[in-house]
Amino acid sequence: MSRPAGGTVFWPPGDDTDMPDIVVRRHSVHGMPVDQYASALRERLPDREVAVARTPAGERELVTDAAVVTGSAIDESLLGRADALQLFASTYAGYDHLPLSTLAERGVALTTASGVHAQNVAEYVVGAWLSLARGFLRARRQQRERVWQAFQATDFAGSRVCVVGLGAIGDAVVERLAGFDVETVAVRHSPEKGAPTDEVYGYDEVHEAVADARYVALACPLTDETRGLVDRSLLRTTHPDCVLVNVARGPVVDTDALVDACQRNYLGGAVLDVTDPEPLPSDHPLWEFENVLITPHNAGHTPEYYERLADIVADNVRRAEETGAWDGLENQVEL
Ligand code: 7N6
Repeated sequence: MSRPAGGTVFWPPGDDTDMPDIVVRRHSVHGMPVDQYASALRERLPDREVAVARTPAGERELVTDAAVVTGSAIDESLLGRADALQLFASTYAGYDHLPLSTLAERGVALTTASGVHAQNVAEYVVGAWLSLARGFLRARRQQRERVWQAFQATDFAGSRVCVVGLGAIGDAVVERLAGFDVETVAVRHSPEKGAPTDEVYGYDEVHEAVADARYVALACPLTDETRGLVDRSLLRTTHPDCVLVNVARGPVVDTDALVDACQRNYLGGAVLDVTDPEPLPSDHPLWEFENVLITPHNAGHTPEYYERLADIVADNVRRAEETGAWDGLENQVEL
């Protein structure tokens, strides 16, 4: 069944069906039980039936009548059964893994978790830059070896700092830079929109943006425009002391080019929450560099994740009830 996008809200209050209005898929986020998410939704939407689908069979049955399904992903086969579906509320900020054309064909609205982890990912980015500026990785190695040997560090203040991607995370990073006395540069899809930074560039000018930057963070979505953005050529433009932080998606960086840059001392260091491939195989050369710090795609974790996400999803459900349409929602992706 296909419906026009932004179809009318089909669940009148007092709906007497036993089937749930909102189905929470059995996908925990960052290891947090989905029951916590379901409870947060129930608190905010007491007049809605929220069910947790615990098994694949349970999901197949429950989605047949649900207006809203929420989880980290949904595939074509589940979508094919979700005849009443109006909204898929993704529990991730990134949506490059979702079947966007099928959602569009079926008239299902898509929202993301953008903003839920902006604050903590921004703290991760600033912490990563400062850790490398002050030589914390070297200090850790020396401590393990019980070596007291003074070394030189660098100042973060006074440097040029580049944020690639100005979504919720990029914005939050820029906000946090206010007290650091740095020069700020942003790269964004639509530079004509301006930016809260000293300079702003489009992706076609990324070399200009990173050329003199000592600190760069990737916080952009993975799109045709950003896949492989950090390639061999860009890694020759970056300053040899540049510290690169990736909190976007692994394939924004060409991994072989990154390894090569580390081997040849073209880069001051890298802090990677995401890699390509992911997880990074245990024999991968990236593990070996002292100036590369890798975290297992968990920069986004915050104990507040489900509370913040439930705020967005519940507000959107209320908005759709009021307007009678599943459009104009917070974090809605244009399909
Ligand atoms: C999965 C994290 C996001 O897009 O990168 C995160 O919200 C997903 C473990």
